[in-house]
Amino acid sequence: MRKCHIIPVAILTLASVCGVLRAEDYVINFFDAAFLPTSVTLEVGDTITWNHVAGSHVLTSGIPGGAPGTTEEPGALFQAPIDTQNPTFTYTCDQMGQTYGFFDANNPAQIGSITVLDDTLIFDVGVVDNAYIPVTIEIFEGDSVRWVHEPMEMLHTVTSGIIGGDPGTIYEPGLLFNEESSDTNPIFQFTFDTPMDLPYFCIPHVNFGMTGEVIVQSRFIRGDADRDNSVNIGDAITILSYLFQGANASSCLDTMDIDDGGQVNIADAISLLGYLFSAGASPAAPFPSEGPDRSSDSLICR
Ligand SMILES: [Cu+2]
Repeated sequence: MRKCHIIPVAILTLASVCGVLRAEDYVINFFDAAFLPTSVTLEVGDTITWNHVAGSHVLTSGIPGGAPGTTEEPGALFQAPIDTQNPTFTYTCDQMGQTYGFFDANNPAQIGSITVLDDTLIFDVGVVDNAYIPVTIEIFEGDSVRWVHEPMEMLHTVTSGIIGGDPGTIYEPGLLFNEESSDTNPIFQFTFDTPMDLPYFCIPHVNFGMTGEVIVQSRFIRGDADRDNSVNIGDAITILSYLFQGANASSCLDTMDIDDGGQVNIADAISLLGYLFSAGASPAAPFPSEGPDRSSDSLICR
């Protein structure tokens, strides 16, 4: 979907402001007896628009005869006529790593698919020699951590929280997970879907200092310094206010690090203004869609 923020400043060219706010759009054209392309691969937040060229169609998600209660069930996600009265239908994909089918209910031999790329990762932590290695791991929401037990190592646990942590919070021992790490249960994997700083420990050995921490960072759009999900002049002002007026630091300094140089400085504000108003280079990834920043620097996004 195209979002456009009108900014009441004469020098701004609206065309350039509108252009930066949207993820990618893909178009599939319906012809008389076929649609093209039949398969599309895209990223989360991208949209697909089916567009009428000829014929009368009923665009239907799923596959013909797909199992009820799944995304393959015909019409489970969307169903829309595509004809002269209803020339377009647009859908935004928001589930990473999924493949969705779609077809024309008026011509069920015509099937297609949408594949949404997954940019999450799995990180390993060794349960080795009475320690978690590395002790602290920084990941992004959606990523997973796999605790791998060293063969012949004694029995440990991977227990979320801290001893005496407040009940009902992530600090409560075992609230999120409490798994044995041993030769009989050598791998434990957990996917983190929300930003948090999660301490964890080994029940038998916490008193010997066997603790660890998972820092789950927030996915973000670079340039979105005020975290309103769009990139515009307000973000440049936010960066300048942070640098020169002592405004509160953002909980996600990465959003302000436009060139991904590992620090926030005046060059970032200039770079963002250049992109917005004089066809300068785009902010570094993740942009224009939300995502993780895999480059290693000291900035943390919460
Ligand atoms: Cu242990």
